[in-house]
Amino acid sequence: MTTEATTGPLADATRDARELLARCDELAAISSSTTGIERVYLSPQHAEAHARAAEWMAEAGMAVRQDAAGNLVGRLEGGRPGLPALLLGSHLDTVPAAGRYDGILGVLSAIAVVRRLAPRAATLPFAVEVVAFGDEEGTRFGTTLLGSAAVAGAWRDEWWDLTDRDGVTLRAAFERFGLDPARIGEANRDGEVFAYLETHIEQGPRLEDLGLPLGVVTGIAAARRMSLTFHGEARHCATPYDRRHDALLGAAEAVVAIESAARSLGAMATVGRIEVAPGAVNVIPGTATLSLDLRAETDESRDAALDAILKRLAEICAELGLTLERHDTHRAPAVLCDARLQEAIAEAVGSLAPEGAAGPIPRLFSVAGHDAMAVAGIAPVGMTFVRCEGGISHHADEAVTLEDVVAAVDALERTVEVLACAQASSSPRSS
Ligand code: HGY
Ligand code: MN
Ligand code: MN
Repeated sequence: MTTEATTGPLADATRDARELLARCDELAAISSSTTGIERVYLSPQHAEAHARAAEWMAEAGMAVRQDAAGNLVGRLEGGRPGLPALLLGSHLDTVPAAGRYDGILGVLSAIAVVRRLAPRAATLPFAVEVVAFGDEEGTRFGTTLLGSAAVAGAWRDEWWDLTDRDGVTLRAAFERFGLDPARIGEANRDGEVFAYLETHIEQGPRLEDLGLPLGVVTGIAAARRMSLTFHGEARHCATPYDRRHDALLGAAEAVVAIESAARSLGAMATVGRIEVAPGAVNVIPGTATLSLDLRAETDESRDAALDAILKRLAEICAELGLTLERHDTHRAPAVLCDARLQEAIAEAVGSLAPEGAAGPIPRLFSVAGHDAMAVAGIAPVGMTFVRCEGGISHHADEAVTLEDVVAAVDALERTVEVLACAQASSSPRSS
């Protein structure tokens, strides 16, 4: 039975971690679903969660605003007003039937760290901002990282016509949310951010297998998303086999072919959704649409896997007399985390270990995507992974421990301190 410290730094850190976990639970209750957690971009739940987080940001000493893309931004000035910002953050949107820590842990850890820094903000050689991105998952409009793309000045006008499953365009969703699409450019922070740090659950089993709470992220996978529609002929189920052009049969063979091609080339491919029409029990499917999420360590290996997949799908279509229609919905290059930020995180994590007991600090590659991929377009990025139980994520069973949350918040605070020392010594005038 571990006895919990009641006074001193560990007690404070434990209190912060307990409060953070309670806030994760509070945000988990803000959902559009009655059977699980679901909070998508520009929804009433997005607004409610951001309003709650805005209160926590203000209570931590930050000036709070919503940017032109619906992200929530809190700012703590440093030694003097207007200094370049160290951005801390992650996302508050979720996938359907989500866990309560994916993204949320990073935003709340950042708020907890700023509250600790606030009393000594005047000593900081930079401003510290917390950003809660509104659309990292991309599950409403199909493309992902919309909030962070706006911050990185990488918004694309063709996105305005993207529609959600109810046919609402991104433009209409902006206007309903009270945002003006014409002002999206105001979210661009290029030139105002000198570094970005994100704390995030690992969403994999490696830290748990190593028995360690934290790891330094080395890079983030290259990704592509698309829809693949197989067109055949909807016909009576009495149609003989040799006269059929069964779109669902083609899609089914494609799902197997996609995984085996990706596996053989070291890429990660996922078919997460399938839609069939006309969807009647006694009609041969005329169309079948698959979603494809494809990732790999480099852009080249991602694209080589896609080429192999498309070649195999063309063969399937030829065999079954089908045609294939493809719509690309997302593409992100692989991102390397900044070496200096990796070292700052490793130094911070190492400093948490008891005197002389500093063990190895794992360096992990991230197959999962993160807002850091977009922010890397305007600033060096660094990420810290936090152990999660069984590596489970994108599921209600997502779990972290109090001790690991203590370590995660302490490590983020220490990383900011390491960067502040480095910044102050490299440009003494900045504070
Ligand atoms: O898709 C991902 O990897 C992230 O969870 N959005
Ligand atoms: Mn995430
Ligand atoms: Mn996620």
